Order: sequence, then structure tokens, then C-alpha cells
Amino acid sequence: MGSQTVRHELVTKHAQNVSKVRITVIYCFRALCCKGPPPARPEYDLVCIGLTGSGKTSLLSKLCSESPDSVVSTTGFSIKAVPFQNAILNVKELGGADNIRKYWSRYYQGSQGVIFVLDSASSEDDLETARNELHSALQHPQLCTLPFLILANHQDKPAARSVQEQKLEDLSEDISHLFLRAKGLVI
Ligand SMILES: Nc1nc2c(ncn2[C@@H]2O[C@H](COP(=O)(O)OP(=O)(O)OP(=O)(O)O)[C@@H](O)[C@H]2O)c(=O)[nH]1
Ligand SMILES: [Mg+2]
Repeated sequence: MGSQTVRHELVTKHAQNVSKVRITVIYCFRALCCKGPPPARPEYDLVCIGLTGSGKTSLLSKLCSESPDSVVSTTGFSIKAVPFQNAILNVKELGGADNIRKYWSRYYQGSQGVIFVLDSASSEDDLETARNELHSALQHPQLCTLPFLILANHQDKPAARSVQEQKLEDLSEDISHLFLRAKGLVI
């Protein structure tokens, strides 16, 4: 084999290697940079209500994987985007203190669903107040047709009532609402 043939083979091999490297670099670049954004998840606007201390902020913080240590009573309202695999819930929590509750209905517009949080271990008086607020919310023109989640929270406490003991079923003839018992959301 002449030296010219050997040189020709080496040049050809080098050219092949260079093009292989080029293809790999382009492939990696495409994989890393041209993948495009993940498909958009649908977003829904929810309103979250319940008396002060019922655990609304704690629930939403937990769902957003945030530390429960930073939870303070909500003055006014706060909005959190809660990510789920197939959807994002933009939840607007309305503070539950006496002086804030009278303004709740001003913030209902545009809601597509309702979360009502109850303190299942509260005093009978507070439970009665919560029942009345729940009753008003269920009848409100902007909420009455929406999906309702009623969350019986504080179930980890010895004084917690069961859903039946909270006598909520008679609040509405349409019992298509979803009741959930939440236990130890924050501890
Ligand atoms: N043991 C127990 N404590 C809870 C539970 N949920 C909330 N808490 C505690 O109750 C207190 C009040 O909780 P928040 O989440 O601030 O209540 P909130 O409904 O957002 O109150 P406002 O913002 O004032 O309307 C906090 O100290 C929480 O740690 C629960 O399921 N069990
Ligand atoms: Mg709060």
C-alpha cells in the first residue's frame, strides 16, 4: 500500500469522525434546547373559605409543599397556584376572621369551584357559625351551581366530630358535594 493511499484513508476516517461528532453535538443541542415547553395544563379558579383557624392556609401550604411554620392568619385574601399533574388550581383564600367574612361575597366572582374548610373540633357555637356561613355560600348565586368541597379539618384532635356529627347534610337538598376528612395536615 502506497503512502498516498494510507494518507487518503486517514483523511477519510478523520472526516467521518468529525461528521459523527457534529451529528452528536447537533442531536444533544436539539434535545436540550429545542424540546419546546411541556403541554399547557388547564387552570381553574377556586375560592377557599371557612372560619378563622379552620386551616385554609395550612391546607394550601401543604398542597404547595411549603413549610407550615410560615402560616399566619390571613388578613384580606391570598392566592396560591396549586399544581397537580393534570391541572393547576388557582386558589383564592379569603380570611375567615369576623371582620373579613362580611366581604367574602365580593370576591366570589369568576370562581369555578369552592373549598369550604371546617374545624371539626371547634366549639358548638363556632360550628354553628360555620354552618351558617356554609349555608350562605351554598345559596349564593355566584357559588350555588359550582362544585363544592367541604373539608372536615382538625380530624387529628380528640374532640373532632365526624362528618355525621357536624350535621351538614341537611344544609342542602342537593348532596352532590364532596365531604373529605382531613387528618393531621400540618403535623
Ligand atoms: N391539629 C391541627 N391543627 C391545624 C390543622 N389545620 C390547621 N391547624 C392549625 O390551626 C391554626 C390556624 O391555621 P390556618 O391555616 O392559619 O387557618 P386559616 O383558616 O387560614 O385562618 P385565617 O387565615 O385566619 O382565616 C394553625 O396554627 C395551624 O397550624 C389540623 O388539621 N390539625
Ligand atoms: Mg389563612
